[in-house]
Amino acid sequence: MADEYDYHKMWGDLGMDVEAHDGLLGVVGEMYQTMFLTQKNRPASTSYLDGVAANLHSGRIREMVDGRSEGNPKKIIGSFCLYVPEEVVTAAGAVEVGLCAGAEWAPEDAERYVPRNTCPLIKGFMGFKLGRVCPYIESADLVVGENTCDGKKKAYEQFSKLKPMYIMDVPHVRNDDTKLQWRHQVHALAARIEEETGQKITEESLRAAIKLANDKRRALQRLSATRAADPVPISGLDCLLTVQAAFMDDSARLTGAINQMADECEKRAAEGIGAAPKGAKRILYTGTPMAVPNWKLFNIIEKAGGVVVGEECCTGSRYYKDLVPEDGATVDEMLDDIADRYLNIQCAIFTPNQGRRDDVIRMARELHADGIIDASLSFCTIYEMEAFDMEKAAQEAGIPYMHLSTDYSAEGDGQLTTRIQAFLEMI
Ligand code: BJ8
Repeated sequence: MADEYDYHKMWGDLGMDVEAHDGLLGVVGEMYQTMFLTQKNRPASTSYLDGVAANLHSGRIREMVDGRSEGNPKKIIGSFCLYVPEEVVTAAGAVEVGLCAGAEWAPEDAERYVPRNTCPLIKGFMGFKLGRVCPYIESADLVVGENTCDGKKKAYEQFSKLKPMYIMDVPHVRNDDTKLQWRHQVHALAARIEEETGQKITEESLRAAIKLANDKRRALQRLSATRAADPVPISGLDCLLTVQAAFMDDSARLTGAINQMADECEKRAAEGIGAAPKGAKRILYTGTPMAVPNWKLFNIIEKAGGVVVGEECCTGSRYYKDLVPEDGATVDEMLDDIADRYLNIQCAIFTPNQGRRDDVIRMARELHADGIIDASLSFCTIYEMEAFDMEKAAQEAGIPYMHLSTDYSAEGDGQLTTRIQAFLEMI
């Protein structure tokens, strides 16, 4: 433990199962050790990420909970999806944290609420709540869900029995009508968060919140651009964790750290210093999001000698590729700008969703990928469905492609490793 602070008391006060949570921290700590700390030639600035990982359930929670008792942030708002705009939450004096689970926990308990054959991300967050092992879930004052895939939509009916929830209705097609509907949803969220915090969103607070999120996205864009170099200056694992951190860490502090990573990676790229050897097989990842501690696929790819150079997913480019205009004059105009920016997120719930395929091919070219790995969490029908056209798009672009379906268990890891090794040899 980093200091004398009694985190066990804090977790207990949050209503957590402290003993089970100790077990979880032990497992995740070991994973971090074997996956991240064994990497060779990491940029020195990634030490910030080690601190984020070490403090994820301790220092960061303490910071938010202590802050809340002093009114800054006024409330902690949990979310499960990229569609819940952090700018709105920040502008009303709250902090938004991601609650998606990247590991299986208490599956038998979860199956009392959702079917056995449910996507592991959904089953994971149900299990984390029922097992009381996630301090982000336990400290959240309100959870904002969204009607996206069928699994989440119905799981929220169950989750709302366990936590106070507010649900946003995300359109599944893009046209003039749904653009207005979605703008209305974002305005309604603003009113709901204002009610929660008792703080009005002002032009000043919303403009500042837009800039805060944009600065983080600009830093991530800088870091991403350095990955076009060969040798690539930073691993996919470290970049994945950087975006995962964006859903949990303090925004301004993280932005500073990402800019330092970008500075170092730009320098490394110019000097030909890599986290992987020059000529390592370069993979573009696309597919379902990867929540902490779901690092296994990137770990397998990179331990097999490949390197992930980009991620077209919600824990990747979709989070940072688009900014919100910073010149909105009124709160209403800025909320509309936010809504329009978020409606452009290329989630597979949308039909048609050609923009995602265009993004994948564009990124594969810009980042000089040798191959595309498209992975879906098991039972995620919408991403499985999109894999057919994604393969076709990759074929037409002349880029080798592989589709995988995976879950959080380690059972299929041997087979997964064999398939990835064969793909890396083939490309
Ligand atoms: S905007 S990708 S974060 S919905 S993997 S739970 S889709 S069955 S996570 Fe997502 Fe928002 Fe879309 Fe992004 Fe359902 Fe599929 Fe599970 Fe998923």
